[in-house]
Amino acid sequence: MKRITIFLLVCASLFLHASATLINAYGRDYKMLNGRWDAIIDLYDQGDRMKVYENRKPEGETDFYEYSFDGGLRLEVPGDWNSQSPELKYYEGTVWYGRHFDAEPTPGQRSILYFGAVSYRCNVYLNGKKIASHEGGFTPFEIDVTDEIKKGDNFLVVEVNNRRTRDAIPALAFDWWNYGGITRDVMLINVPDNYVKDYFIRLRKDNPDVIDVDVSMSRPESGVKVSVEIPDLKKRFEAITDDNGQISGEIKVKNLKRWAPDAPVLYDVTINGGNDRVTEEIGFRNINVEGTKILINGEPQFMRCISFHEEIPQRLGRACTKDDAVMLLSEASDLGVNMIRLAHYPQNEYTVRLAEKMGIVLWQEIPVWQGIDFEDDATREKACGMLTEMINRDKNRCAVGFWGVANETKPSAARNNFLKHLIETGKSIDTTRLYVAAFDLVEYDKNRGVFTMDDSFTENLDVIGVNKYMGWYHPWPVTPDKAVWDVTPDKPLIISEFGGEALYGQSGSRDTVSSWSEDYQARLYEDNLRMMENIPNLAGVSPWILFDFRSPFRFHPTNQEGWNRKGLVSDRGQRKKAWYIMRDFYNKKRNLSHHPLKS
Ligand code: GCB
Repeated sequence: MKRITIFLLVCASLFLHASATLINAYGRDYKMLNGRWDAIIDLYDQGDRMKVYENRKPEGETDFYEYSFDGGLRLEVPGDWNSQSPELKYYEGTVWYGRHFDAEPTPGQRSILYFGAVSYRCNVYLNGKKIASHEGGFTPFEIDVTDEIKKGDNFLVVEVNNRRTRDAIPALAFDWWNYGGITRDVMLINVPDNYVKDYFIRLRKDNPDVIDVDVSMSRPESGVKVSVEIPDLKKRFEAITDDNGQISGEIKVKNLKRWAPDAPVLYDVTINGGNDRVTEEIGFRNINVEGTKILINGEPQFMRCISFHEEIPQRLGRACTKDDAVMLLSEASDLGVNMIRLAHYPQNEYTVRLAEKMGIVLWQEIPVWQGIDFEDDATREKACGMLTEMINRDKNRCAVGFWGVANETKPSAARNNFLKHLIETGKSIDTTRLYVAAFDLVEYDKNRGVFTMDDSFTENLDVIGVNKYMGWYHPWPVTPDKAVWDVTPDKPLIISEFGGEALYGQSGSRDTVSSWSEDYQARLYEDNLRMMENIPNLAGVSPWILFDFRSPFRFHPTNQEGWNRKGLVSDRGQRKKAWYIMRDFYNKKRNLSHHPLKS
């Protein structure tokens, strides 16, 4: 226990130069700092030496500066830079963003500058002074700028760098586009001096009648009155903060309508703390594992899942708005899913909140993807910081059923140690979700005639994800109907990836992988779904992937052109043959689960 505490402290101090974020940024009094920002491309990293963040202008006759934010490139925030200018399509390096904004700070209130995400690392300067650094492209961070912000005009500069490095997460190479930029909303949030910093309001893991409540005020001060109200349940919980400014308690409920994929019920919840008041919709559900089944509210559920990247293929850019979330989630929903694996990193809050309203369970993960340096303590601490930021942001989203800690890792003492720390860190915040990782180590054992996997780390997880590309990266050793599985037989197993590439509109041989045809991809889907009937502990399926996505891994000049073509839907939004096979499979699964005798 002591070891965990020390580790967490190290994480916090090394990784987060900015402080932990306030919960529910979108439920606060804020001003968006989105829009067109001025930008300077700094290929050779000279901006720091030139102090571009001071935004100086020549005054005397002999003054000049070899940079200016005025009259140059302008970039939309939120947004990746790659899709905004042809020269930036492949750019990996530094871009300085700058903008003016007016502020009217209220005496006795605090001003918080909140970034939804900046990809990948950044330094933030306000009115010429460095105020924070952050690393990690998919999670929020904030800076309390009460002491720096001025009435009237302020100048905000963000130095953003997306260079891939060995110690980064993800590291040197990964199968998606390395978008750079201020990729999510930037907000200036106004809160009372002592405000509701954090809360975690959730149904107790194994109990449908108890809501556990934790609230932290921003100041470690005792004697502050805090209340949590759920008017539709006619419930109000009240307590007085302890010396840490925190309260904890439980609310007993009867006849709670639990959130479920078929009935995504959300309740208005209001948290009052001192002079602060925050409201949002929160749902309550139980998610558990019993033997090889995943139970939602006590009912076994087959997870009909799909993955997508945070990318709008038609725009060749990162998804970052409410409309983008609608586009991605409606296409997923048309497939008949009840779950989405948000690949391979925490995605924006619009997507998470809309999925929750639509009744879609989420698997959210951090980008611990192949190639992570497990030997490096600092990398481990970064991963731990990312996991903490992800869980903190979304712990009140009942749609999130799974926290994913890794994708495709190989057994080693260093790997085990690294991932164990991650799970311990996660569980120190949240024990109400299932912890999962995806593995690509399933092999066919010729002697036994079964598919098996040798990785004892699976013992540490609630649910096992298996990525297996039969018929694509792996030729079939036996026909699909003879492919018997014996993989973590005591735990629920989700096929977290399978699939193959096809160019939309290309017809070709159903038997030839290199035809890159919709016909071969369709056959591959039929074969894999047939094989899955022989996986006794199968609790869910997640094809890879909903849309074709951009990836520098993919060189083939006519079939790929920089796109991973495993999408069920093309980059232009056209559905391939395999989409219909998957839709029919999910329809059947859904109808089966509605059958009173089969679940
Ligand atoms: C995988 C990875 C995924 C890749 C996919 C592929 O196993 O988890 O990120 O994009 O394979 O297409 O090879």
